[in-house]
Amino acid sequence: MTVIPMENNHKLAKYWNQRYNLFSRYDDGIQMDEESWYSVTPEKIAKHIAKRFHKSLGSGHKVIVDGFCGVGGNLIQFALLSPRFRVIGIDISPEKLKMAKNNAQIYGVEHRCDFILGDFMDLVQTLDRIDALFVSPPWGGTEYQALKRYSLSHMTPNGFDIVRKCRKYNVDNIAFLAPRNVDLEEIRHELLVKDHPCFECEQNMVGKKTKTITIYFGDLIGADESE
Ligand code: MGP
Ligand code: SAH
Repeated sequence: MTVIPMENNHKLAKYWNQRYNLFSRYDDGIQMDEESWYSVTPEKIAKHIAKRFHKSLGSGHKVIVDGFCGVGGNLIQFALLSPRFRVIGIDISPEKLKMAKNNAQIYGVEHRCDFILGDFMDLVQTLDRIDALFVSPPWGGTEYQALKRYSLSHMTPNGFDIVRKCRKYNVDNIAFLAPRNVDLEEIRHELLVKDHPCFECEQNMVGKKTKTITIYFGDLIGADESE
């Protein structure tokens, strides 16, 4: 695991200052690597998304997949929300999965999580029986901020390919975490088709600042947890 002396790390200092927004239990032994510092979903946003899943999917046992789970920012909040949620976290990095397990343990939810090491684009075809999918792929570092409009095709894997491949294997209930400057018009053009005539996008704010935009597809559309 990469140990970063955070006190002297100028690049990551602003994330370090927000550490309790990322994980309120940071001091209990949360582990993150460099990429995770700028990629973890702030806890408040992750909790909100999890509540929306709960509201959309209803009661009963549900299987949720976090396709790019990283060190567990979203995975943990899904697992915390309901003892009836089984959460499968997929990531291509063994180091991140190890950290995600550690972090899930800190929040006391590791027994409700399974972890799969692999490429989401290969594993998606095994997911046809799940209830809902959350994806937060890498956006290509923090450089996304310089773009006027961010295309989902800038991501690796390509964000359009992710959604199209999911639909091909009948995974339709998807929430996609995108940058705040994402090109929604392009998404409308590329992803709205006869069987999928709409999507919902939601600005996620921490304080007065928009951090991310979550795009909901399928049955996840329209469940405002604040109602
Ligand atoms: P940020 O780039 O740190 O913007 O990302 P911020 O904090 O508004 O920076 P500022 O310079 O404008 O002050 C904001 C949030 O987006 C992060 O906390 C992460 O939750 C999410 N995020 C950022 N990146 C680069 C990624 C990424 O590559 N993948 C994913 N899934 N989320 C990311
Ligand atoms: N939502 C997470 C952060 C995700 S960052 C959190 O809050 O903690 C994006 C993650 O995608 C990284 O951990 C990276 O290792 C993983 N990743 C990149 N390409 C992947 C692929 N093809 N399949 C699965 N995971 C991938």
